[in-house]
Parts: sequence; C-alpha cells; structure tokens
Amino acid sequence: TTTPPLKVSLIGAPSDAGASLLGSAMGPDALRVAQLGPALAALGLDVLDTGNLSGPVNPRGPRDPQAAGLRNLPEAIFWTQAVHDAVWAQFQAGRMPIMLGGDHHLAAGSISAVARHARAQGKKLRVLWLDAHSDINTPDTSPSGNIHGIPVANLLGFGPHELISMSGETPAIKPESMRYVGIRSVDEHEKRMIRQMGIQAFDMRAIDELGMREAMHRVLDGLDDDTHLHVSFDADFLDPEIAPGTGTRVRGGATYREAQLCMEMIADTGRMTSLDVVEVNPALDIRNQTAELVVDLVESLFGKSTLINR
Ligand code: EXY
Ligand code: MN
Ligand code: MN
Ligand code: MN
Repeated sequence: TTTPPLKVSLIGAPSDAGASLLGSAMGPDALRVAQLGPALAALGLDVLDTGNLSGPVNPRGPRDPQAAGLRNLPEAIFWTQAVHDAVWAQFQAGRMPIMLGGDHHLAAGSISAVARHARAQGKKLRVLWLDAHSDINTPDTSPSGNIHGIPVANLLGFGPHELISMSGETPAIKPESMRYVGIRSVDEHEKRMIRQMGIQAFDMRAIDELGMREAMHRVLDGLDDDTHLHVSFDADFLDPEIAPGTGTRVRGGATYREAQLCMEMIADTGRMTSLDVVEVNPALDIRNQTAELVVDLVESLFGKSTLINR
C-alpha cells in the first residue's frame, strides 16, 4: 500500500526581537542555505516553503518599564501573532507547520496555534521543549527582560495579555502537556515555577543518569492516536562544541549521538504533527555548521536514519 506523502510547510519567522544578541533573524535563510527543504523532499515529503513572514526589525530597545520590564515587547507581540496566524493557516490547509525562527519567543505563537488546532480536533497535546533553558520566566522574574526567556510561561498563562491569549483560551496549554529535554541553565525562579506547576523535566543530569534512551522513553510515554505531538527545538539544546551558532550557549549539552537518538525516537512514534526550529544564529556560526547540523537532525526527526521504511 502507498500512503500519500506527508505535507509540510516551512514558515520563516525572521525575528530576533526576543534575544539580546542579534542574528537569529537570519536563521530561516541559514537553514535554507543548508538545504532543509530539499533534504525533506528527498525523504519523500511534500515540502512547501511559504517564505519569510515580514515584520518589524529588532529596535534593540532597553528594558521598558512600561512593557512590564521586557524589551521590544511591541515587536515581539507583532511577530508572535504573525506566527500564530501562519501556523494556524497551514493546519487549515492540511499541512504540517514547521516554524523556522528566529528566536524562541516565537514559540508562544506557534504553540498557541497548535493548542487551538488540537482543541478544535478534540485531541490531547504533548509539547517537547528541547533546550538548554526552561524559558519559563515571567515578566516579574526575568533577569534579562529578554522575551525568548518567557514563552513557556506565556503558554501557561503568565505574561502580557497579547502573548497569552492568542489561542482563544488562556492558558493555551496545561503543564501536564509539557516535557523538557536537555535543560541545564535554569534560573531560581524558573526552578520554583517548574516544581510548582509539576512540569516533567529531563535535565542534562537526568540524561546523564538515565541515558537518552530511557529519558526519551519516559518523555514519549502515553502518546496515543488522540495526541498531537509538537517539538520545539532550540539549537542550544545541542552542545556548543558541535553547535556554536546560537546566542545563549551553555556547555554540557546533547552530543551528536544523543541528539540523533532523541530525534530518532520521536520519529519512531510517527506522531509529530508540528515543529519549531529556533535560535540558529549564523552571525555567531562557523561556515553554517550549526544550520547544517540542525538540518541533519531534522532529517532524523522525519525518519531519515530508520533502516526499515515504516
Ligand atoms: N533564563 C535566561 C533569561 O530569562 O534571560 C536566559 C534565557 C535564554 C533563552 C534561550 C532561548 O532559550
Ligand atoms: Mn529556548
Ligand atoms: Mn491534526
Ligand atoms: Mn535556549
């Protein structure tokens, strides 16, 4: 029997409004230079590159007391909403959205649309957050004012109104839906938040102790036909030795083999229905190697390394 090809849509979201270092706005093009689209097409996927969304550039504003102590809030609101709308439109068109950041603040938009889609279909949601950071500061606890440090809090209902209400319901997701993988730089307030909300976290220590195989086994436990699986992949999940092209590097990240296994085990579930690829910053990279590595891993997410065609 032949199954129709999986239809995916690349959505470029060139905003670094949420970060303090400029450059992740060039992430979508770095991923294109690294042949993301053709690589997925070669795996048999029907790939549509919808191009880049347009919006305001990063004004490099200071922390703004009028904006709850955040930086570049109006720009971040614009982009988050634009990403929400674009991701939602691809679901409406029956395609799997792949959001190419840009910095991680954009995931408040993509995952709001994912939550709306899952709700409309009466499905459960599981979100895997592959990251060095937990991105769960609130405007009150953020040490930096950088909005890429708050999207998980936004999705859980904390933050400026515009960043928490896009999905049509606040909070957009439940803490039970979230799984962290690879975190190793978590602020004190964030630790308290993760504990209070009871979010399951597989930090690098857990991965050291359990191994990636057992960690992912637990992360993926309980997925069924009624679950939408979203993967939010921050390039700084990876060890900076192999992925230098990202703005907030933290040593001790996932190795190449660990990252491959993580992606392969997600692919094996056959349940991923949407994806973010964020925080690739070619301005900090060496010969686009981080984008190339990320493309390699995204190929594995779509089953490249599986020997037996499923
Ligand atoms: N926790 C720090 C902050 O809130 O400023 C660092 C956040 C970095 C976020 C990066 C993209 O994942
Ligand atoms: Mn992040
Ligand atoms: Mn669906
Ligand atoms: Mn990060």
